[in-house]
Parts: sequence; C-alpha cells; structure tokens
Amino acid sequence: MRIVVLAGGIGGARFLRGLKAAAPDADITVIGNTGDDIHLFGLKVCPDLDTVMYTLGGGINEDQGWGRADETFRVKEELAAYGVGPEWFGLGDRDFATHIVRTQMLGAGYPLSAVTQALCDRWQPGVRLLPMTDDRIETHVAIEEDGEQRAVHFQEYWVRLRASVDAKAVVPVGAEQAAPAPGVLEAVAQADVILFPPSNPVVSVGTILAVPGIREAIAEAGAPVVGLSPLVGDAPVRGMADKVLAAVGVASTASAVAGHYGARRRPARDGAGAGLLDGWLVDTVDAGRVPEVEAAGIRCRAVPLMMTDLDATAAMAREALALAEEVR
Ligand code: GDP
Ligand code: FO1
Ligand code: CA
Repeated sequence: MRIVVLAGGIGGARFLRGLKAAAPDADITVIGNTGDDIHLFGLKVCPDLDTVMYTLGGGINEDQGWGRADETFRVKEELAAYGVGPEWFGLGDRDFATHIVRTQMLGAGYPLSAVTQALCDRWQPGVRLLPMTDDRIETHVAIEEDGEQRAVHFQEYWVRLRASVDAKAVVPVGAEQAAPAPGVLEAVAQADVILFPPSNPVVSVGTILAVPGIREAIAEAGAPVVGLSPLVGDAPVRGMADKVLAAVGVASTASAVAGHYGARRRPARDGAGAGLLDGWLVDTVDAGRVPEVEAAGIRCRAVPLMMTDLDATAAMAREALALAEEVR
C-alpha cells in the first residue's frame, strides 16, 4: 500500500511513528513542510524536515519533540560571547552538524530534495521524506507590536514571542513562485491513501497546500483523503494552531478545521464541495462535532486522538486507514 502523508513537525512526526507501526509493510512518502525554514549564522535550518527525520530515525529529543537527544549548546554560547544572535533560537551542537552538511550541499548545487535524501541516508527514517518544494518559501506572520504593524518570521512569532500576540495574517512568502519538489506530484497521483496527520492546519499542512499544484493534485487524486484533528476539546494539544487559525478566519474546533479543508467532490456522495477531505477523525471528547462535519459532506468518526504512546498512536493510524477504506 502506498501512503502519502503531508507533515509538519512534532504532530506529523509522532503520527508517522504510529503509522509505521500500524502499517509496517506500507510504502510511505512524507511531503514535509519547509515554510518553517530559517537561515541563521549562514546556515539553512529546516525544523520540520529535521523533526520528522530525527523522530523516525531515533535521534530526537523525546521530551522536547524537536532538536537532538543528548544535546549541548557550546557553539551557541560561543556565538553569544561574540554578541551574535538570535539568542532566542536554540540550535544545539549536534543539530548544527546537520545544518552545516545541508548548507554545504546546497552551496555545491544540490537541491534540497537531494540533500534531504542524503541526510536520511544516515537516519534511515523508514519513509521517503520529500520537502514540499526545492524552492525557498518562508512563512511570515503579520503582528502588531508596540502599536506598530510588522511581519516577523514564523520562528520569531512562535519561539521569541511564543504566539503571545495575535496573528493578523499568515503569509507563505515565495509560495506563488514555488514548484513541488521532484516526486511530490507523482507520489500523490500514485497513492492508495492520502493522510493529513494532526499537523498544524495553517502553518504546516496549509503551507504545503500553498505550493502551486499540490492542492490540485490532492483534490484530483484517485486515493481517499483522510485527516486527523490536531484540535482536541476546541484547543490545540500543543502549539499555536488557535492563533494562526484565527488569522485565517477559522474557529478553533475540530469541525471548523475539517470545514476549512473542505469536502472533496466525489460523485458517490451528496452535498460535497470542491475541497480536499473524504474522511475526518475527531477525538472522542469532540464526538458532538461529528454531525457538523458529516453535514459538510465529510465522513467523520470520533476516536481517541491523543498520541500518548506508540500503541495509542498506531491505533489512530489504523482508524484513519479504516476510514479511508470506508470512503474509497
Ligand atoms: P509542529 O511543526 O512541530 O508545530 O508540528 P505539526 O504541525 O506537525 O503538528 C502540530 C499540531 O500537532 C498542533 O496543532 C497540536 O495540536 C497537534 N498535536 C500534538 N500532539 C497531538 C496529539 O497527541 N493529538 C492530536 N490530535 N494532535 C496533536
Ligand atoms: N522550538 C522552540 O520552541 N524553541 C527553540 O529554540 C527551537 C529551536 C529549534 C531548533 C531546531 C529545530 O529543528 C527546531 C527548533 N524548534 C524550536 C522547533 C521549531 O520552532 C519548529 O518550527 C516547530 O515545528 C514549530 O512549528
Ligand atoms: Ca513546524
């Protein structure tokens, strides 16, 4: 079975671990978000690709969910001693090596997709990890700070400001000129199942869908498309999804997120629109939302959606695959 997953960082990576356990023989292609990418100290950092790679490859800091296990921060301290920041972004020594290798290969002319493959040769994540694009896209967030409107990099919004101010708009800068990375559209077209893990619907999945051609390919794919809600009990399990959903005018509920993705137009179903989803899973605490999602033309089930351990996460993945069979 060929499964395509559109993944952000922690939510995507943890779900993928469960999916691998639930479907050990599946051929899994991950289309990773690169809108979080940032250039620091002359290096290109790809947080979401690295989170997937380290999580599936056994190198992640499990408590934190991002960055390397067993990390030290000597380089960061030395940079700070030179007065070189930003001091708010925690790049560890082991992690630095990844960014050095990546930047060196990019400088030698390799596209990000080839570089990611080379990094994965070491980590063996057990999935094919493709960046959404080889082109540069950076998610910026419009905010009001000290009475003034300005745009900040998504990392500054999240890591420096901790999403403490409202997001007025979220812009994937460069998306309009970007093209899907090699293999992305082919994987979508050839998939047997397409999954939206419980990743951030705006700054993770939304950014992937902003690459021209990807949304269209999913809408037209022959495979069923099933998503899992990242909101449980009308709130994100972690992170700032509520803030960025508000910026795009979407309420922080499991049903509003499903409505935001929209129902795919499939001849077999009544009331469907021109969206992306055939099926949607909400947590059992949100079971009351099921009729709202189904009224929008999306088949919906309420199942436990907390990724507390591998077994619970694998059970979520099995529910998603079962729903995909149901709507096929
Ligand atoms: P990020 O790039 O590290 O922010 O990770 P993703 O975009 O892949 O996923 C972030 C989303 O994962 C957040 O909106 C969280 O609410 C969601 N999330 C994290 N843990 C869980 C969980 O255990 N269950 C569910 N349903 N969602 C989760
Ligand atoms: N997240 C933080 O909250 N603080 C950090 O200092 C931080 C550093 C960092 C370094 C490398 C990396 O791959 C990820 C890092 N993250 C950090 C997570 C990062 O903000 C991601 O973009 C998340 O996916 C948020 O969406
Ligand atoms: Ca992210």
